Amino acid sequence: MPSDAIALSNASIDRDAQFDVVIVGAGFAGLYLLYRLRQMGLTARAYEQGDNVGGTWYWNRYPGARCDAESLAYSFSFSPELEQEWQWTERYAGQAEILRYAEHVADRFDLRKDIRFESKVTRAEFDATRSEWRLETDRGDRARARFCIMATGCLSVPQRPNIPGIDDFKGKLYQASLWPRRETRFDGERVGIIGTGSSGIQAIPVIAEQARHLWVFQRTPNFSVPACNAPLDPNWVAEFKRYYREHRSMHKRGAGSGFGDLEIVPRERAPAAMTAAGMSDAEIAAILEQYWNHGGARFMGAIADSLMNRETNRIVADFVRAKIRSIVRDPATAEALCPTDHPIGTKRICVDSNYYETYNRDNVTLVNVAHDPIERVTANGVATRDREFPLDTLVLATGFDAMTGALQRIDIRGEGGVRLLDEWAAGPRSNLGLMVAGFPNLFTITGPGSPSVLSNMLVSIEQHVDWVIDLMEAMRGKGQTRVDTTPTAQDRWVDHVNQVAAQTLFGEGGSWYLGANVPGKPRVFMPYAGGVGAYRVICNGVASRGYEGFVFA
Ligand code: N01
Repeated sequence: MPSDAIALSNASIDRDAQFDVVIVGAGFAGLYLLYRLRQMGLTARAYEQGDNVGGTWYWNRYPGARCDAESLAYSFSFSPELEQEWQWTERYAGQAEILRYAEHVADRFDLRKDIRFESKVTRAEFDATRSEWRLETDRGDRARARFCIMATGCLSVPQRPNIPGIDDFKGKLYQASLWPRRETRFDGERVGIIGTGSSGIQAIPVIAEQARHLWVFQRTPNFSVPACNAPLDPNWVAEFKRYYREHRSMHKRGAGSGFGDLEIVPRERAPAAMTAAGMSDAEIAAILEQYWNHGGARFMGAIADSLMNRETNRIVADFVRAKIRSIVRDPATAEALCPTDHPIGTKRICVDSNYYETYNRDNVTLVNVAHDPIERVTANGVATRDREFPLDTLVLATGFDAMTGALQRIDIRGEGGVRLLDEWAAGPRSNLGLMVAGFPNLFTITGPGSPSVLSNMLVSIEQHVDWVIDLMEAMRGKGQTRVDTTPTAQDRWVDHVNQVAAQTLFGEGGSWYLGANVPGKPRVFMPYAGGVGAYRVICNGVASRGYEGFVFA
């Protein structure tokens, strides 16, 4: 890591502190939990590794970092006052603006006083005799609580590539997801970047504008669609906000991922996208063109069966490949940028600003390391099999140990000392993505088995937190102190998650959704692909049937 990576200062320490609830993480999930728990009159402590709130938006400060969900949808809905007063400036907010928003939420609702910063939870153990969790942090905090809630995020453990020699590099080394806090510029520098997922694709155009030369080391190309980002017109926003409640309701109940239809007047029933079979070639081309020009990840929703039907998927992928060839002037570079190894959308679709156009610059070179593999990083740069690239700066945009990484790095022990690491050795198993059998009173917010990374995270966070809070209220009403999910209910949910995934092409993607980017990680499709609306109905149904599949004591 760069020596100037985010520096942590001293913080005071909890010694055998007792709370009703302990929370791991002070990103958006941790913040909303604190807000709701306080409303409920419970004591809570959140432990946060960073020295500020914001989670993923605290750590991912790389140049060009920007949300791929639209600002007006990617924000909290729990407070109508908050949503009215906060002014987003761009259609897709940049990292700094989202971090400011998280800070504003923390301050507006006075949440910081319940957060212990710079404290990384290392161990969480269930004490069955007292029905409570005991937590430890790397700074020596010790805390006990009836409930433990993991708000650790899905993309919070950076995945460093296993390339020999990285630590020998004498130039500046940055990792996208651990970017230093100070302003970084690349003027006059020879820069290399490894990784062409969402992070790399966002960083590359910005670095290219400053660097003397940028070499992009690409192993596998990804599909990317233009964001068409733009400043938000305050008059349009004011008009949109008149209908905010209706919009929020649609985001939560819709069939898709909770991003909604950001037209000013919410339509209760947006016209359902058609399958390719119901359209002529000309209609397909026209609708894809329309979605491409509109911008954003909603492109994948232009045709209803693009993630279900291989032929439809091929049509959509061909459309994007044709776009790449029409934008990138050098035919060999264009061809190298055209993904052919996975169905479009089965790896998270990237959303960019001028990504493909950047390869028309004289100071940018694509190095196809699928053909000429990186052999090592040297003191001076990157050595592929065929040549060495001298560099002043090397950027790693090599992704995350997603969804399970943060949970499995904490020594979590449930009933009888069973380790979560062992329980999940063959892949994560949970009921609703919320609880793991044998780990009483432990909840995972946006855990594996929930819509999580396939959804608008803010929609999913609020839904999960509200569901957990309702469960706790119900327990309090009955004087219950312990809840667990049954192995049978868990098995049923895991089967359902797998059945839904099997109706899609996701299993073919070789993506981080499957853990395929982490050597040795079991290949299990981790998120729930049924959509946020259907998932909410299922969760509400479980609750209305007296928390079917959960046992209380
Ligand atoms: O990571 P990735 P990411 N040698 O795993 C390459 C979210 N996100 O940080 O495919 C050479 O997608 C790897 O190559 P390959 C979003 O959900 C959102 O970019 O393994 N290359 C790949 O190209 C996203 O999906 C936003 O062959 C190596 C890249 O590194 C998720 O985070 C912004 C390598 C990793 O791509 C992860 O995105 C940013 C090696 N040894 C992120 N090891 C927005 O909201 C890895 N690679 C817009």
